Amino acid sequence: MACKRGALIVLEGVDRAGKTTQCTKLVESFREAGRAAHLMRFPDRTTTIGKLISSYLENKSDLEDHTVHLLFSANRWELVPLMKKKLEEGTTLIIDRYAFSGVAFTSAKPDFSIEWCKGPDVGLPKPDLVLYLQLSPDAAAQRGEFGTERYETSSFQQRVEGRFEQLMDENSVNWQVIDASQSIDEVHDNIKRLSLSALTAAEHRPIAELWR
Ligand code: ADP
Ligand code: FDM
Repeated sequence: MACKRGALIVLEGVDRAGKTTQCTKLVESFREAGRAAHLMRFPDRTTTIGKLISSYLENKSDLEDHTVHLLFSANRWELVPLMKKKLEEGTTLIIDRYAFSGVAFTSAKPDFSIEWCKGPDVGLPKPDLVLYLQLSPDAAAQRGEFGTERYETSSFQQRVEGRFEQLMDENSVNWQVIDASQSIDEVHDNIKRLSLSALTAAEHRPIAELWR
């Protein structure tokens, strides 16, 4: 590779763990350090597929469970050309949720295995670092009520958390667990340090493929 590529950094975690807050701060601090960075989030509700997903999440439409799982995955694949272009240009991508949310949420539904859920996302660009913001349900509750979207109930979120824990047992992915109960600045300092070191490690390595 002639020029140094950017790193692919994903933030995952339970509802209200601080993913959106931290993604925004991380992009800012990369830019302040003179490194190009771009924020993305999944689902990306702006595309045609994303609009179908958004309507489903807002309970404005119903979709069969396998179908919506495949749409979430298609919503990632449609952004892959852009992701690769940016990474190859040297821009670091900071992503709010990725395939891990895809697997954790669908496999929290009855009769879905983790193996089946991973299938459509096999081969996506593999993150160089996945930061899991860990927060207890009690601490999350202190940050506000659940919203009104699909999946925003404590019993479903608890099953999702269990699935994330199963996914984190795999060592083919570079998971780092962050204590998200710390202050916003403390969490930021931790993830900034890990992200800058992931960038240094990734710069001369080709982009790998997830779960392959
Ligand atoms: P997520 O994207 O994981 O759902 P957000 O970043 O939207 O979480 O944060 C949820 C709420 O919690 C927001 O009101 C945010 O200001 C607040 N928050 C985020 N991080 C912290 C923190 N470390 N301590 C206290 N409150 C936080
Ligand atoms: N979600 C997110 C899924 O079910 N599958 C996926 O692949 C992804 C990326 O969609 F409930 C769920 C997780 C969450 C909702 O909410 C998206 P936010 O507030 O836009 O992150």
